Amino acid sequence: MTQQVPQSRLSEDQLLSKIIGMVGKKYDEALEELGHFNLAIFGKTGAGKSTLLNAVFGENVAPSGLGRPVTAGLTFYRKSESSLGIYDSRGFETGESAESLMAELTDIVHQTRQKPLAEHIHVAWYVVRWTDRRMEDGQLELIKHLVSLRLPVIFVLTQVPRKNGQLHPEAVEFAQHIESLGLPITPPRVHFTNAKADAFEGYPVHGLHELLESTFQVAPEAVHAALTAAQQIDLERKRAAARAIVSTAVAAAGVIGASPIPFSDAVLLVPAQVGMIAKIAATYGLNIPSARLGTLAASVVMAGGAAGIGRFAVSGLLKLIPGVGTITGAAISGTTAALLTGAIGRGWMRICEQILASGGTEIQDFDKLKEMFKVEVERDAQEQVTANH
Ligand SMILES: Nc1nc2c(ncn2[C@@H]2O[C@H](COP(=O)(O)OP(=O)(O)O)[C@@H](O)[C@H]2O)c(=O)[nH]1
Ligand SMILES: [Mg+2]
Repeated sequence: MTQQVPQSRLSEDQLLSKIIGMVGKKYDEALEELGHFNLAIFGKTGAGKSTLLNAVFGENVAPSGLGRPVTAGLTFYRKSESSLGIYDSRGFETGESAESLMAELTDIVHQTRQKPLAEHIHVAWYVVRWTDRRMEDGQLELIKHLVSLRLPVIFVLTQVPRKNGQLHPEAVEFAQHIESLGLPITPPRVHFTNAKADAFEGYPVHGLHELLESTFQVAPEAVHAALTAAQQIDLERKRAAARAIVSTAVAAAGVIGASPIPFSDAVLLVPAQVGMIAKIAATYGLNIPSARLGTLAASVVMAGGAAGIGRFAVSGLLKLIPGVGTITGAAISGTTAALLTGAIGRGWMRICEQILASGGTEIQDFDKLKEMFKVEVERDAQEQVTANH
């Protein structure tokens, strides 16, 4: 069964601006669906909290002075397009301020637990610089207090030197001392990190993946997707999540194309592909404002995707598929729709990874991304066709 070709068609420009808006809207929805992972971080000034956060979640997670002070002792950071929330205990020292901080924390934990899970504090990192070499009573009390609020507390020793695969023995000794105190931390061991390489001393960055793994282990399952998007050191987790999104979209495209779409109506695939693209961008944690993502995705992807279907994507692809041959009168079958959607999804994944790896600078260069996307999609489609025939 083929459908009627609609009489009135959108001009290319109208279609593009429609898609820009659609991507932005779907991206907002995807971010909403991802929710938030909220981390509270504690430790003395200079312990390395900001450095650690930036190393795990990307630059400028907690830029000084930009947060919203929720209490005297706690500042909350969350960018509008980010799935990460940070409660930073800036300026926390032991002694009297620890008591008021504990009272403030109790209030916040109780208040946010009235709200959906995406607003709760999910995990606490307790950060101590290894050269402190001792734990004060106020610090131990604060940790116990966090646990009494049912917050999982991960203990992190920071700025720990490592040479030839060996941790500084005195840091190990300090960790053993901390572990011997029987604190209710989860997991019950101390993490060693160095969040910033020291070229002069020759100390590498280390311990961040282990810290992230432990954070996944203690965070509620329902916020794992948000944490996957927020963290910037485990690309494989992002890929796995993005692949799942592509698989779902491919299956949906197969259904859309089950009654063959007239070739000129391949535009019908646009909404499903836009949804896929928006979700992938959210999952990678690109942290781009939605209006900007709309322009980016529309210009990079849709120029070669379903909207520009007559240009390279389908005309190029159909030629590759034996038995389809000519374009006139050809219909997009479920198989072709699925093939196209898969190629677009995987091509867009590459673009997202490129943007992440470049620290966002690639966003300026649409033409380069466009070309890269085109090459990726064609290569992917060719591979699929070869695999199927
Ligand atoms: N080499 C090295 N320096 C660090 C590390 N963490 C923090 N620093 C340095 O220690 C200082 C204080 O770090 P910062 O993250 O601002 O501490 P905060 O007050 O706890 O947020 C800065 O000069 C950082 O560059 C680390 O893991 N390795
Ligand atoms: Mg700081």
